[in-house]
Amino acid sequence: MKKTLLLVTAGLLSTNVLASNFDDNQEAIEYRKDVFGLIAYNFSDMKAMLKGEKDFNQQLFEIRANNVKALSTMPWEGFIQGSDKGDTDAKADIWADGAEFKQKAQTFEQNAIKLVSAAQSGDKKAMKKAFGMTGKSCKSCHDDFKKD
Ligand code: ASC
Repeated sequence: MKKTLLLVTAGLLSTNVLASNFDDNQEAIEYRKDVFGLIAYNFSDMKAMLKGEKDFNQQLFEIRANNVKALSTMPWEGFIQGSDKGDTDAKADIWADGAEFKQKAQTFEQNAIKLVSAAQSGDKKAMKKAFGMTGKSCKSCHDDFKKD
């Protein structure tokens, strides 16, 4: 648990350190959209396996879960100040309610870690549960901070 918190904290700190990496809003927006696109791809593929829309493959499922975990810490650096302006669905509330946004980002990161553990356990029921929790944390943030 301590290790998890440390990793999450490190992730959020690097977000601040790297915040000035981008030249402009649009570069930051494209960067975070690319990360979210990869998360969506990996997540949807797990969903298809869990729903029986494609054959379940344990090795592939673990790869997908690990990918989501690795990607889960990456989008946040793209939310630079002022980047609600541009080709984005991000609401300005992200910057007005920064603590809430960070909290939701952390919850997602923690759920992604649990999803990897569940995947490695080989227990389908545990995978479904962890997958559901992770999806919930995606949706919870979208509900508050993404324009529909
Ligand atoms: C996905 C995807 C999302 C989440 C969300 C979960 O596959 O692209 O944004 O799951 O719909 O509720």
